[in-house]
Amino acid sequence: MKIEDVRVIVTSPGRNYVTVKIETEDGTYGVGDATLNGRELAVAAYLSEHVAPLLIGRDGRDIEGIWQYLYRGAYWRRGPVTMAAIAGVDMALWDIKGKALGTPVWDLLGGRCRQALRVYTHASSRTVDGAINEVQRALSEGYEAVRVQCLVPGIDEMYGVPRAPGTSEPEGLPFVEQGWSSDAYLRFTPRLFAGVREAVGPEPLLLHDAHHRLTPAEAGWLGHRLEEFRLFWLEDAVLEELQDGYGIVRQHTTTPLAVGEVFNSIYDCERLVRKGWVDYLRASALHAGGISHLRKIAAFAEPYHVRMGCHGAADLSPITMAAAAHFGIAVHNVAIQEYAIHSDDTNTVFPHEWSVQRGYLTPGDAPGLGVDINEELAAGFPYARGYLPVSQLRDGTAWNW
Ligand code: GCO
Ligand code: MG
Repeated sequence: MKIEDVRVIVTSPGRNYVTVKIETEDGTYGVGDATLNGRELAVAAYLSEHVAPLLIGRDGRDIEGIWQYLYRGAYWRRGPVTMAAIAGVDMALWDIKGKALGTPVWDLLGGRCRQALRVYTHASSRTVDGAINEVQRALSEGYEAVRVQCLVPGIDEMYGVPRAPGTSEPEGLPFVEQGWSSDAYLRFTPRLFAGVREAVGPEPLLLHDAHHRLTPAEAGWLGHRLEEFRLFWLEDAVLEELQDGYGIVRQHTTTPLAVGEVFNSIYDCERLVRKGWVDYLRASALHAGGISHLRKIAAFAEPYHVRMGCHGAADLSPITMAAAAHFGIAVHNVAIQEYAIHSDDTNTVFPHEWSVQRGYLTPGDAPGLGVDINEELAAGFPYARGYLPVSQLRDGTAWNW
């Protein structure tokens, strides 16, 4: 199955997505997601300028060989741009293999470990009462797991709390969130979870994303105070750059810790897993080099009782959600999947077989990944430059968003 054509499609049905479409000489094609939010064109250029020419004429069946060739052959290994580009190719090749063999990717990965994968949805509000309402709404829709984010009194804008319902982070010029205060956040967050737990009782699974804002000592303090509310996880408590920070957090709390949506390689996970410093890895098929590499991360984590809870924000396209669905029912140590709803336009540009019902994700039975890109519709949504917000302390010091 010689690869005959590799194309990169950039479209913006509400937000930007980079898609790789690979076609083999017999006309079979596959699609992969290579979106890197805020730096999309860097990956698009990496793919079209540097990767596509290398793939023409290769046998598209050789998923692992091509992965190794792109990873090792670049010499400048790892990094978000390289690994998102490799991921796009990898997903497209799994899609092709499934179509060629007439079977879904979950079947190629070894078959099912579960019938459907539990997802967590988002509840966000500018007030505690509003957050409680949002959690109750999610529970009434059948979700069993809800991530709760709430605006901290005294801070005007912050991660995870959109200004208008249904919007994600603001786009356009970098949007500056002024006045971050870890102190105000630390005082408020236990009160938030006390209120939510009191309203919904002990059973619903509650999650929270600290989005890299805290120091290890602060995160240890927070995790300890949240223990009585039994979170499913506390995510990105501290920056990942200094991984020993997680060792410090771990010594101070038994609240389960999740990390890794920004990871792009097994080497980012290795120390955290081996030391027992984290409970869940958030690496995704998109930013961690495709289904092929994510499998290795999961396999490495399994004997350490570390489970996967993959990143699934709306800036990962429905193609990555398809990969997550196939991966998530085929791999034993997948615990949960993040599910952020895509815009209607996004869902029409990327028709897909996967679905979420009553809080559970299924990949469907279509051969391959069961997802496509409607190129004609995609062309109607041209690229629109967008940036992630940045965060600042009150005095203008740059902070972590
Ligand atoms: C999450 C994430 C996202 C990221 C976003 C960046 O847990 O879903 O933190 O909201 O901020 O994907 O592009
Ligand atoms: Mg996160």
